[in-house]
Amino acid sequence: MKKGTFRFSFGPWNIHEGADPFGPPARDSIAFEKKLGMYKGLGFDGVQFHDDDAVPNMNNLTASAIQNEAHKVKKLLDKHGLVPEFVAPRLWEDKRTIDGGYTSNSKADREYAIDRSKKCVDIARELGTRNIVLWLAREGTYIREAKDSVESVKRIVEAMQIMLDYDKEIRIMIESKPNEPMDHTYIPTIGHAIALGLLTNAPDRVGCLIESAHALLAGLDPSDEMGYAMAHGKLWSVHLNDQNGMKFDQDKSFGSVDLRRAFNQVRILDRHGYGNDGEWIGLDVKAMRTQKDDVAAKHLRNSREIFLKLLEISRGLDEKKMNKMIADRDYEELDLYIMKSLIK
Ligand code: XLS
Ligand code: MG
Repeated sequence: MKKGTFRFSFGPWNIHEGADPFGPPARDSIAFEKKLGMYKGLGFDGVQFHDDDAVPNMNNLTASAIQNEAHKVKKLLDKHGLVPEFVAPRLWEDKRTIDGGYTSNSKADREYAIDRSKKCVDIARELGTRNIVLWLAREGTYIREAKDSVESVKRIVEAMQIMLDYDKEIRIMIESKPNEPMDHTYIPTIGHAIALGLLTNAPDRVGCLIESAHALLAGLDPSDEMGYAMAHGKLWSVHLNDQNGMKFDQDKSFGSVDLRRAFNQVRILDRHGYGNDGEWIGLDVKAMRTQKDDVAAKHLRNSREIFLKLLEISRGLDEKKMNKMIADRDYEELDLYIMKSLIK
């Protein structure tokens, strides 16, 4: 078995003010640069971006102004010794994406989404990463009759193709999610995400990002989703977190609901050399709304600590003993061995 190489990343949105659909912010916001100053102390070296995390207000800026702003952010990253992991176009807040970005029924709105995606690529280049993440937030429907699913998939592929042609260096990672904000999305699982790449002319530049909670919302086991993607050589990033059942996307600290489920994610990643080609361990986690201002980044520290602890447990297992149990088909014994190892 191989061993993975692990370094950690998160996005500025993971340090947040605690607003939810039923209440306003519960904490003061922290300026972007101050957040950057917190990364190293929390044990993180990589920064994930939405395009407008890097260049706020980008819809109102010219291409060269966007480039200048992104350049300033690159300087800040260098100053703090941080590396950009990816940039993702935020295609779910603007009025023109109400009906979806690439799959909107309005031609003008689809054009906006593609234009915005190109600007996102420009920002990624300026920051110094070739990774573009597409979380296809509103590419779906509230009612089946509103859009044609064949046409919609083709439109997503067309948009991806335009981005891949626009910059021959970039690679796209699809972050699948079955619902929220939409009732149903067109790319609900990682199998869908990987297959989408095959419809482009550059399948070698299309991979995926798996978020634990998104797999759980689809009723799937995150570690098996990761295994499926790794078997295809397509797992280029992860968003580890946890989820208490099939409700809204909770982004709870990694392992905080189901430690064994978290353990199996760490184990499959490690045993297949995740990170040896530079892939990051992203933690897409949110602090509880109840957390006070000065302690509202502990969820990041905790998630990383739990990951490393589970890694230690996995690497410390007696593989010989386990192989014997497997050969004997005594999975009850194996079950107890794993449970005891987790509560030691
Ligand atoms: C939302 C997603 C989002 C992406 C980045 O559910 O997890 O945060 O990771 O666009
Ligand atoms: Mg995510």
